[in-house]
Amino acid sequence: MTLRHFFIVLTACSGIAVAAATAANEMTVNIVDKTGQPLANAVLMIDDGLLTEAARSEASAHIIDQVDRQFTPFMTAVKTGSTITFPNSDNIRHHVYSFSQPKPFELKLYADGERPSLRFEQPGLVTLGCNIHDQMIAHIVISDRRTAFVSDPRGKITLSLAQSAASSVSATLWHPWQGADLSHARSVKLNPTEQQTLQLEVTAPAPPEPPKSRLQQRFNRTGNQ
Ligand SMILES: [Cu+2]
Repeated sequence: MTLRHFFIVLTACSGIAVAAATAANEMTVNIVDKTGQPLANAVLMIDDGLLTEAARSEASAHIIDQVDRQFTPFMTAVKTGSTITFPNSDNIRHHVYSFSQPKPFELKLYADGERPSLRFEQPGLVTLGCNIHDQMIAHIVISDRRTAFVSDPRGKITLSLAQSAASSVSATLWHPWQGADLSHARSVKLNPTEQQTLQLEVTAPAPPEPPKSRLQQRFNRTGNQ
């Protein structure tokens, strides 16, 4: 082996070592429900100190839009001090409110073109509703010294743990089907070197019953008489 060859081999080996070290930090967490189906909108909360700097969230600007009488996204995770803008992309008015303790608020009837925004200073859960459309619900998880990750439609969360993180990292996992406040969150352990599946004992709530037809309504009225 010539000296030149030796250097090429050495460089290639150190490249592999760096790639392996980086790969060990990156991990994918698959969240599934009670039946093993991928669970979207689950929130995994991890102390900032256990994450690489790039993986930590910081106070920033977010948007929760209103489209086809739904909030989008359904789940938003932010750092304390973040600002959220609430545009209305429908051509009807909405009346957005929350009774949640970290940020009770009300954005009275407003229409397309307006973009009110609010700052979220206190950690916790804020659940939004619309005073006119009962089916409109969204959640905001506000964290302080933790970063909250939201699972995508395939139930996946990708994150990067700090090199200094122990072999088993404590985290908290919450989904609104567990109960509509963070006290229902479950403690979980993450193994930094593995792809991991976490199961939550939840299933989709039954969809609301479709409204009765006019004929059924008339029949019920007659039956009640
Ligand atoms: Cu509405």
